[in-house]
Formats: sequence, C-alpha cells, structure tokens
Amino acid sequence: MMSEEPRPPTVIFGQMVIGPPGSGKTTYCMAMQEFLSKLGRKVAVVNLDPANDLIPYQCCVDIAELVKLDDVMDGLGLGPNGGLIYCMEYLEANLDWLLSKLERFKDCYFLFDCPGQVELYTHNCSVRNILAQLAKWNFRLTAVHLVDSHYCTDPAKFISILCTSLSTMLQVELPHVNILSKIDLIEQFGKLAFNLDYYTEVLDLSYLLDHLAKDPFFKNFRQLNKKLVEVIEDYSLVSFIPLNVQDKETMKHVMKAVDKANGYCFGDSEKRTLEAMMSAAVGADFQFSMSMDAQEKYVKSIEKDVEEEAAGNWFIESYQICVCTEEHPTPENVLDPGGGVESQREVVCIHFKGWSNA
Ligand SMILES: Nc1nc2c(ncn2[C@@H]2O[C@H](COP(=O)(O)OP(=O)(O)O)[C@@H](O)[C@H]2O)c(=O)[nH]1
Ligand SMILES: [Mg+2]
Repeated sequence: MMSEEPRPPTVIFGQMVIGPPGSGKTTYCMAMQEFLSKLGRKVAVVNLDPANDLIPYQCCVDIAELVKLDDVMDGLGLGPNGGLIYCMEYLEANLDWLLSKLERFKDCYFLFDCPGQVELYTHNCSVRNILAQLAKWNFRLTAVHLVDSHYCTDPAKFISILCTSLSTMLQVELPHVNILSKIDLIEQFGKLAFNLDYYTEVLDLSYLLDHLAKDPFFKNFRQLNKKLVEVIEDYSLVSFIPLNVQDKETMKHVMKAVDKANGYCFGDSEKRTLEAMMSAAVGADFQFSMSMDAQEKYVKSIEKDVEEEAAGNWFIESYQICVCTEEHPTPENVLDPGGGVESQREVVCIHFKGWSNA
C-alpha cells in the first residue's frame, strides 16, 4: 500500500490550485511560478488537469503522461465530465506513479494545477483521497480556490459562488484561500452594487438579499436565498482576496495569505525578517486596505468615496515593529500595548499610526 512507500524526508510546501473551468487556474500557476521564481523560490508546477490542452508554464509532471482525457472519452464512451472523473479516479489508483515523479523535485515548492470540474470538490472523493496521500508524503498544501470576480456583479451568482466556495472548503479540508480572479475585469458584465470590501469580506448578506428582492424574478425565491445566506453566515468561513495576475501587489497579497495558511512563512526555506514573521503572527495584513486598493484600481461604478463610506471607523495608516527597551520606550500612539512578545526587559511592539473619521 501507499503508506509503505519511501517518504520524502522534509516537509514540502505548495499550493493546490482549484476552481471552476475558466476561472484562471492555469494562468495563475504560470504567473505564480514566475513571481515566486523571481523571489528566489524553486518552483515545480504539476499539471493534474487532463483537460488542459495548452500548458503555458514549465511543467515538471503532466497527468497526460499517465492518462489522456480524449483516450478515456473515446475508449469508454464517456462525455467530458464523466471522463474527467474517470481520470482522477485513475490517478488515485496510480499514486505510486505520481510519487515517483514528484520525488525528483522534492527540494521545490509545488504548484498543482487541478481540474476545474466542481463535482470533484463537492461530491466525488478522488481529489480528497489524493490530497490525503500527499499529506502523508509530507506535503503541506494550501488550497487556492479561484472564482471569477464578475460573479460579484450578479447577487444570485454571488450567493452561488459563496455556496460553492464553502462546500469546497469543507470537502477539501486543507488550509484554504479563496480568490476573486480577473479583478481587472470585475465589471465587464455589469456594475457592483456595493463596495468591493463587501464582497471580499462577505459582510452582512442581508443587504444582498434586499438587493436581490428588487428583481421580480428572484422575489419568489427570497426564503430560499435567505436560508442559503444563513448557512454561509453561520459557518463564517468564506472571504476572498482580489487578484489580477498582472498586478504584482495583488500577487503579493495572495502569496502572503497562502504562506501564512500552510505555515511556509514560519519555516526555514527562505530568509525571514522579524517584520514578516510578526506580520503573519498577528494577522497585520489589513484586508480592508487591500480591498480599497483593488477598488480604486479596478472598480469604476461607485462614485461615492470609499473613505467617506467608511466614516466613523479607525484606519491603520502604517505600522512599525520594533524592540522597545527602557532607553527606547513605547511611543504614545501605541494602540495595542498588549500585542508585544515579552522577553525579559525587551518587548517587541507594534506601533500603529492611524486616523479616524468618527
Ligand atoms: N484579464 C485577466 N484575464 C485572466 C486573468 N487570469 C486568467 N485570465 C484569462 O482567463 C482565461 C481562462 O484562464 P485559464 O487559466 O485557462 O483558466 P482555467 O480553466 O481555470 O485553467 C484565459 O483567457 C486567461 O488569459 C487575470 O487575472 N486577468
Ligand atoms: Mg486550466
């Protein structure tokens, strides 16, 4: 059995890139490979999607060497959906093939480009079993779940991607980062009804229901949508990070979230700075400012100033992490004096500089 296979000696980090067909998984793998390589990370991309015809990235392992979708469809008389499920079940039954391929790259950071069929992440168990085996081989993966951001412009579709994202999170059982992909095209089919942070942080969904009720077609489905939204809110797990693969800032946000989710940022694979460590530890990546940046760049329709909209809240303009001693005491503007780590007489403090619209 698989458990008796030789195990790679060290922990191997990486990403399982999932999401519906056309959401941008292959493009993301190519962009992330390039982005991480420039930062000095040795990246290996594995194509696990038998439906990928053209592979734009440098691929170290390709499922097509094991099983081809066209052969399965022709040979077994299956359609594309049944064919894909068969391919993943075939991979599950031949995991020794996968291990023998992966072992050659065990000093690399992995990106797995996965098939897009939603059933594979909500019903079928093959992908889940493959992931469980990868975990036994010491892979520490983050699921990076991409969904097309233009769904935000249609409230009914947004509820449906919330449901898909939640059920994928529960089924895949990995550290998970949800992405709104192609954020540069967010308004290509319509305008956003709310500010972008409403969609990225999945704030009070009752506003979405009210908005949906204005459409006569959905008026009759209010109770159904209300119940669906309650499930999302009860779990309180789904949020999104905006991404345009050509925008380095958004790529950096995604990388940080992924590294934090699987613990890569706490490992010894890369040179660490105290700031990066503390930033990950205290969660000082301010999602709101991230969404504001993306909104300013990519959302045209909302004329209201985002800062005006957020009046009455505190905003963190900048923060600084330093070691405070008796000679270099804590400045007055520290908001969170308890947020430090005490080591005898030296305290690592985070100094916030902020402003309020209250
Ligand atoms: N404008 C824009 N297009 C993107 C982005 N990411 C992917 N795409 C496009 O979306 C389409 C589908 O992408 P692909 O990677 O093949 O999706 P997959 O089926 O999930 O692997 C391609 O035409 C990509 O060029 C993005 O961030 N911005
Ligand atoms: Mg693809």
